[in-house]
Amino acid sequence: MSEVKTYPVSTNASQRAWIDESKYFEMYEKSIKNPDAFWGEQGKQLDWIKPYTKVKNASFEPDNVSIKWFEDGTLNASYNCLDRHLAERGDQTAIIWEGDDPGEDKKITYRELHEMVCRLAGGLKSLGAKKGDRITIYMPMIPEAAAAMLACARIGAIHSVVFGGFSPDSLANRIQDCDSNILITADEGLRGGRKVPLKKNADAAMANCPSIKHCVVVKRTGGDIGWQSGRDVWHHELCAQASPDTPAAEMSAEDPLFILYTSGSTGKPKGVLHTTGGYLLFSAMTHKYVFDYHDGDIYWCTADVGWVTGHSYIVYGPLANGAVTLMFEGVPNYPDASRFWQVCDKHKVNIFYTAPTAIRALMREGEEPVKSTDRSSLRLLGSVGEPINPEAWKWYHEVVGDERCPIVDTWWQTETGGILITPLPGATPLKPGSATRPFFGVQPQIVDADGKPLEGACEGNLCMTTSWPGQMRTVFGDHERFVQTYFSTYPGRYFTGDGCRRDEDGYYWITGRVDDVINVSGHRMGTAEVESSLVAHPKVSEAAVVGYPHDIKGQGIYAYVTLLVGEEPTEELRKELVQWVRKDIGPIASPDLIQWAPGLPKTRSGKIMRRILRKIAENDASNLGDTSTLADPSVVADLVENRMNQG
Ligand code: 6R9
Repeated sequence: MSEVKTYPVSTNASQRAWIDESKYFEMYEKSIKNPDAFWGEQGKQLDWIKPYTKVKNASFEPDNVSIKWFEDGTLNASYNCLDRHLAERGDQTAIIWEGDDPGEDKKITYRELHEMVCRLAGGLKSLGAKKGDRITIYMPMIPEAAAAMLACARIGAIHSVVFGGFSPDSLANRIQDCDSNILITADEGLRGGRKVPLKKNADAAMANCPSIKHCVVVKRTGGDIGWQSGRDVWHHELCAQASPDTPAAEMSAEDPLFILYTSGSTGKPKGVLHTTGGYLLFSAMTHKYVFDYHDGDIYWCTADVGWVTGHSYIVYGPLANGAVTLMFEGVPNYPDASRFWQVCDKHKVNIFYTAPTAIRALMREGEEPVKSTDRSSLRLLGSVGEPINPEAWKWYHEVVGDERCPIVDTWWQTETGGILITPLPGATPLKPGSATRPFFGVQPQIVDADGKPLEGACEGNLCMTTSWPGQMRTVFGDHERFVQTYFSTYPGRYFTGDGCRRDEDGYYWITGRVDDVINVSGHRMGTAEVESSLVAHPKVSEAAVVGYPHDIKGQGIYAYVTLLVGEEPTEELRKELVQWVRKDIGPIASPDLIQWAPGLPKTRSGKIMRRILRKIAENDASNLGDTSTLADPSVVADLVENRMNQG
């Protein structure tokens, strides 16, 4: 390792911060030594209907994995995000919405958002929705998406947001898995000047989803759409008839709040289930301390609400804190590569949170699109979704932040509900590329392949030894899969699936996934999902998919495909297969490179040796390691010789 430059905490940051360095260590120690006292105190940040008397009740033992927080308390998440703010900040902006078209924006106050949510909640009830129902949300980045989530929370229905970039089949699978009875969507979305046919996709999905009784449609573009009367209802008509004051249901802290599907190393995406009390507290508290949010700050997270980052850090965390949260419909390079910074200037954004893939893409456009803007409102920058390489970190710091803004590199997962490893801007000296230290109550452990805990400076697999309030509770409908996936590899601990290094200062450096999950532009993809899509093509016999380093996306998708005997490996077929996967799963799953493989490297027992395929894809064929267990070594020579050039 070359010498790492450390960036000390700036005086500005530490003076205004909720937490300075000594307070961090003091609070961290308390949170670990006495979690009940620590979280019992923190839990008071929320408004409870019936206060809790129990705080933490969690076991990671494989024969009894059970996670409960504040289990005897009751509350409502939508009440905490809206009603409780009305007296003090009813007329304050809750959401600043910036449209895809730079000419379109609006501000929605807490009072207005409250009414939007109450009306939709009432409308959903009039359609028969009740506590515990699953409602799927397939929406563009418009305020109605956030309102739909909160409306579900208000009546105790469990929302499942499906990213608007997913295909009809992916949407249908997710609806079927949780057996949703209502789908909320829009006629069309708008991204980078192009229309996204959401209702059309929803219609195709619903053709295979008899469980859906109603489809609520927001009019976004006014484009032509299909309509099934009796099933489909306009959002504006439904809301117009409903009460502006629908009461918030009393929910137990452990009642489910939402399901969010995410990719794993095997099988179909799993429904990560989060519950009400612990999740809301953890997202609110991390939002406040990690972004050092103070009243009046303008905060912008560029994620989509279809991902967990959008759930925790556009909707629940900020709104529970009474913050101003900016929601952006568009993309970073439309109309041009200055868009992010123009939006920062226009709305005087103070805190900006984005993904390394966006930084790298903008970095390629040079400094001019950034430097032509002012950005003097910016105070803090954040990063999430994948490891940020030190070059991108430095560019973000120097060019975007004018060396003035600390960067919080936040490590977390859909499963963790909120940020687990991160700097706090007033407390943590920064090292580019390191997520630095654990948040309060978080106890990381790095283990070797046998599960032996490693001490001091070390590298291995990242686990957590104890629960935190935002942790997922189960896989919807499949608790056994939850236990298997997260608690069986290293019994007694939660295994993250990430590799990690700890340096001599106790800083954590995430090295990336150690399982068969790849991270493409900050989006998680299971290699198994792409493989099963490829083998479903009538000309494909076998497929193996791995990640390879990609300049912009972080990782690209590299597919080795074996065709059925007699099929010709043509350029046309290659394109067809890319389109096939794109249509089947969604654009984010399109393979970047497809290599024709006459055979795949397998062990004698028939297991594909992915380690070898990864090395070839990484262009590191001189380093294939032990190949003595291969059934047919000549297969590898062919693959090495015909490796695709990186496009
Ligand atoms: C929030 C989110 C989770 C996976 C995670 C890890 C990677 C996220 C990171 C990071 C290095 C960071 N990841 N943040 N790696 N540094 N700051 O992204 O959730 O979509 O579930 O992805 O993303 O590999 O395991 P999710």
